[in-house]
Amino acid sequence: MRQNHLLPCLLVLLTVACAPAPQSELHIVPQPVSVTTGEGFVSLAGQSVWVDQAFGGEAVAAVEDFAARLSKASGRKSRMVSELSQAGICFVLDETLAPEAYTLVAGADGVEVGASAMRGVLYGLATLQQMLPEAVFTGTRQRCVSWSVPCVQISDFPRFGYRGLHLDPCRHFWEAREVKRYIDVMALYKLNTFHFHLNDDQGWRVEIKSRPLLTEIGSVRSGSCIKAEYGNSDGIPHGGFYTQEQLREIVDYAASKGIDIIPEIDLPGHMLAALAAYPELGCTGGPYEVWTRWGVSDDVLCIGKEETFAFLEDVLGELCEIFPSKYIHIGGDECPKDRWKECPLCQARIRQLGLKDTRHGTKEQYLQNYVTARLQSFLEGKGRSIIGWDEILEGELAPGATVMSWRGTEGGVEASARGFDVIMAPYTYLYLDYYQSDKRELEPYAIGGYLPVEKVYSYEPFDELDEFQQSHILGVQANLWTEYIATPEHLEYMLLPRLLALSEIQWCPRDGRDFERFKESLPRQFAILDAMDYTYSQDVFGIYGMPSK
Ligand code: TNX
Repeated sequence: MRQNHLLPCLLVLLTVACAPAPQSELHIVPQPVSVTTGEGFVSLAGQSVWVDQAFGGEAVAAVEDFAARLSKASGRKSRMVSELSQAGICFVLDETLAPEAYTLVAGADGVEVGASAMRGVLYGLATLQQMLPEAVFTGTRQRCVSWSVPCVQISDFPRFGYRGLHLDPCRHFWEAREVKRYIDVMALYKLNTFHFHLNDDQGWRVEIKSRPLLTEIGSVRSGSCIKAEYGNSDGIPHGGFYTQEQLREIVDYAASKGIDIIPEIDLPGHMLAALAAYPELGCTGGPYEVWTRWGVSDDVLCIGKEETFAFLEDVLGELCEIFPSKYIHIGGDECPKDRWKECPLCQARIRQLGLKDTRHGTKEQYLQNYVTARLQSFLEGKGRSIIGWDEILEGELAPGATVMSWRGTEGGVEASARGFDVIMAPYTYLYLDYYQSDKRELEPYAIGGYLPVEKVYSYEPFDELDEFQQSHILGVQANLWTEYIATPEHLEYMLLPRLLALSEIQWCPRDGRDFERFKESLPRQFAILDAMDYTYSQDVFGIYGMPSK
């Protein structure tokens, strides 16, 4: 009797709890170029899925993976079918579209994504998944949610072809699995280039078979300075490196998510870890130690010695075997010239090359240009192009190099005026190691600066540039240096949600950005990040500090 009485009440409660209205506001990040919402909704639970095999194995695998997660999360099987006519969700070839463009039409019969290549399929999928309950990202059964999406027509393509994010695994080392999580969240927001900074004064992180001491000695430091007190050390050895096999696996993993990896060997400065392993490559001959403090070291590679170039060619040669990318980044930043000024071999090289001080640079500056040019032609011989930090622009730079502008936008403004391709990564807007809150006392210790998500969002790469210069801007990148970032949670916290703001700079048309609309989409994005177990900052909503897990 009692049970009978209770049952209808329970049913009513369950019905109410189980039928949240499907969201008609989409809150997709980066906001698609064109979204036209129609009438009504279509449920995707249990819909069969078809993908054109012409997209290739990786695109097909991504769609199959989506179908498997959708099935698990919705509790109703979404089968892969071989007949287009049987499918409620389909990925069709549309050769009129650019390789990174896609269309998405959701109507009464289901969803059709159009694309001409793998990346278009991935971006259509990324958008579709953001329209669904967040459980679709993990494939965890989520009861009591609607699997309906609003009827909509989306037409979408990126503003920039280069949409980058950098990671520093040298100051603190990140295990391969964390690097993959970093790549996952890049893919979620349609980035396509991962800049992997593989050596620095504080650690060498890539296995080089012909130079085994680089990782045997150069991958471990005896401690790390505490905060910015350079005289101190915590005395805790810190190290790690990636084997070539691991790196190949990361390259394949990233490729399956539509992401190219550009490796960086930072030279001829930032080389102390290599010098600790091979002291004969320095001007003084050492001894050197893998650095336990941050900053810029006076000890750099000796350019007077031929063996330095033999070393660099061995390293870059092996790097090219691991990374198939068009570009190899050769660093070039922060290379003090003190040692070269004193070094008889470097001075002999300067004389042999006939380098002189000019209005545009010192002879030691031209010596760095010589290093850049020599490695540029070595790499071009292997079919690669170079990228360097904007210091490579000082003095002379050979055509064909791409400049990464980090010391503000000036380097990019000048390089593009001189006809070089440019990637904009100004520290003033895109250094994610800076504080994102003005309540510093509530934040984990950071290197300095103040870069809230609003400021990142406000960056406009074409400001200050004429049409010719604009045509040389390949794209935009944010950098994440890790001197003061030692845990995966902290790394993610510094990245998120500023990565989302970056993605809109990279993807949305210049007039398609609107911070208020972006901010309104964040609660939905946070729900997705929660489902995927990422740590993020909520400073933008007045909630300060890193959540403890
Ligand atoms: C400058 S950006 C550096 C890095 C530091 C970073 C800290 C660049 C090319 N060099 O070595 O980690 O500042 O924000």
